[in-house]
Amino acid sequence: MSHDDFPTDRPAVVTCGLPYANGDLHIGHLRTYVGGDVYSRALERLGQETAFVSGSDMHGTPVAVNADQEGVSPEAFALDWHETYAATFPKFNVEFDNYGHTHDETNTETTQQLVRDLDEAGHLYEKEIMVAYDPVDDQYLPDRYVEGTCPYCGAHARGDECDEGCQRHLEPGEVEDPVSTISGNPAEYRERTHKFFEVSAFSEYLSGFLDRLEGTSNARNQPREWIEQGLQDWCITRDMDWGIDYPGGEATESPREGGEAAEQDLVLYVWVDAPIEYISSTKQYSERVGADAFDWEAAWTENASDAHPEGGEIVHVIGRDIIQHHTIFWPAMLEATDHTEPRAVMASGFVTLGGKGFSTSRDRAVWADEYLDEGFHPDPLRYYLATNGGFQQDVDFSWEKFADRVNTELVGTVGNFLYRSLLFAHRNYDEAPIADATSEEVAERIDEAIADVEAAVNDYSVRALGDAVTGLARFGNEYIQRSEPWNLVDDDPDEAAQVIHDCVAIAKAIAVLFEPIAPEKCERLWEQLGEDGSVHEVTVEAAREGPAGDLAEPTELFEQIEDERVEALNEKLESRIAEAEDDDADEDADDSDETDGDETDGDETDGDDMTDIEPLSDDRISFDQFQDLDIRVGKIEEAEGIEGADDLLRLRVDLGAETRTIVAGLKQLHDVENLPDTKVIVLANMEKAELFGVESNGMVLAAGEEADLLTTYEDAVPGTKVK
Ligand code: B3M
Ligand code: ZN
Repeated sequence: MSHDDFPTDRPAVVTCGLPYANGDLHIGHLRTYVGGDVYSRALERLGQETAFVSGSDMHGTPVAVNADQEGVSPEAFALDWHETYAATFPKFNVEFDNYGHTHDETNTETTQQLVRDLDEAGHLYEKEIMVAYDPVDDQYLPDRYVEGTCPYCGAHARGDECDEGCQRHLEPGEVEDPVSTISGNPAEYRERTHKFFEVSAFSEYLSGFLDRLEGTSNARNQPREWIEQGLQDWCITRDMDWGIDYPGGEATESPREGGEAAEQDLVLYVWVDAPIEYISSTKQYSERVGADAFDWEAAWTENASDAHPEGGEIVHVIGRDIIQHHTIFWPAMLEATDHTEPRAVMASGFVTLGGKGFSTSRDRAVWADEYLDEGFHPDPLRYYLATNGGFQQDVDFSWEKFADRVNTELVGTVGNFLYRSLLFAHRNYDEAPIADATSEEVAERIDEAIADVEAAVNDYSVRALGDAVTGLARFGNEYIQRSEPWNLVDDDPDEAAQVIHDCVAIAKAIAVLFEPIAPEKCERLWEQLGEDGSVHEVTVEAAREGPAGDLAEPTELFEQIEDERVEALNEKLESRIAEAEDDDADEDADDSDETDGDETDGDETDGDDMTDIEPLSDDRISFDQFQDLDIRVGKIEEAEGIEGADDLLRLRVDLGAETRTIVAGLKQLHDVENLPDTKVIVLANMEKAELFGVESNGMVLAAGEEADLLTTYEDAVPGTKVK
């Protein structure tokens, strides 16, 4: 089954992954929220009935661990952050139709009902499992209360996810060599009774679901591989107080420490109630505006509405670290309870600083509030986050790159066109410079931009939405330049009026089509154009309508960012990054077994050390030792990605005597198509390693963070020894 193009006549729900209510928001977090907001606004501009919802994720160990550290109750802690988030998003023009939280009554009831339905449908069972336990502190250690080694890839991992390695969700009992993150004590495994959801029974359904799923390709490829490897059932309860109680109250009897039998305190795993908030939040929206305005049941339930028995169009916008939850567990829960299957998952890459992940605890970040406190308008950041690179790619933030795109594209292309044409129009014509109609050339170019926007929405590409508008503005600049209305005003006033009418028509189209990305700026432009009401209320059809009338005196819409400003901001950020590096180094040097419990914000991405030049080593090796290294010239013959691995490529490298398969972490850093025929230097007698199921037979040498590939200067042929 393929989906009809947007707009359809079904109600759409666009959701954003719920932020854990556990710490300050930085601009890395904003990428998904801006992406979701842009996407939902664009859907609405196409005329699609759309609800845009999210909420704070209040439960689970990411909140409980941080609340412990502050010495406050998780509830008070999470509510506080929830209020901060609810106030912060609108400051970036991220306007949810409803922003709830997972601990409220609606979500508690909806969650408990859905779990009861799963149970009644026979999809839940009980099982004895081993869970981590701290014998010194007499405490069970669910999820982020424990860390250790990933059993799949050997990386250091949290109790519930391999965040530094293969990104897998980990079940209780899976992490090896468990250690408590609170006390640093080695943990042991104890037997407990828990509830399981039989996800494995949905393998076939999920394969079909992934074939139908739209959105970004990463959201389909990773889970396909997990399904092939065989799905495990999913433990949906935890030994904790903080969370939504497992419904029904028939808690299991199980001996505690010391042998006395006690009622087991089971709450639902945070990943059960978190996505259900998507439904609860939509329900709250419907309750507020009335089911006539938006019917949550028709959107979320199959067969609830005669008009739309298949339910609505559900689009999830998330970070790429939570693909598994949204493409395996969640659709299985929905399918098992007759809810609507998601139509699309858009999974964004991370935002990095100097190639390295943001870190809340290290203050290696550009904070959301800080950006605004610097006096910047939210819309340029929205533009940057939405359009800098494809949605799935990681985006490196720097003030230079930000300033460069603001200055060239927003000020130089879009702002420049709007200001010069509207100022000219305003000065030369009292009212509107109205010709009978928009010229054919310009009308066609506007149609083309509208078609680009429609295609961008159907391709789930927020970047293409931005390109559609900058392309139109570029055309506008070229059109006014070649038409020279300033030379026509006296000699050919009719032609001058036509050109200006056309330019104002382009400006109006920009206001409509750019609203999803720069909503506040486009509202101001709408006023300058003398249009009635709000540009937020119109559809793309308005872009074809031509100018309305009275033009106000225009002001420049976007502000240039000066070089000195960039330098000052850079200095500040660089010294902050350097401090964070010092902290990292101090910690590495610190032998104590205190674990760092505060890196729990879920926003860390992999990354090597920063590019500071290390001192040269004093540790000399002999010539014989060097001779042990079999270093050869090689030539890459083939390069392709490896399913499930974000950074790795499988290379076939000609080494003269033979052609070897070598796995190299080059995917994010090089154009894969350009690699074949590249000469490289290979350590041929590197010990073999298996990565993501592929045996790597050698190592390609590269320099630094960007993996600058070593090569030869002249014509050494493959196989030549480097000595
Ligand atoms: N609270 C945040 C994260 O892991 C998590 C998302 C829930 S979405 C239903 O990025
Ligand atoms: Zn792993």
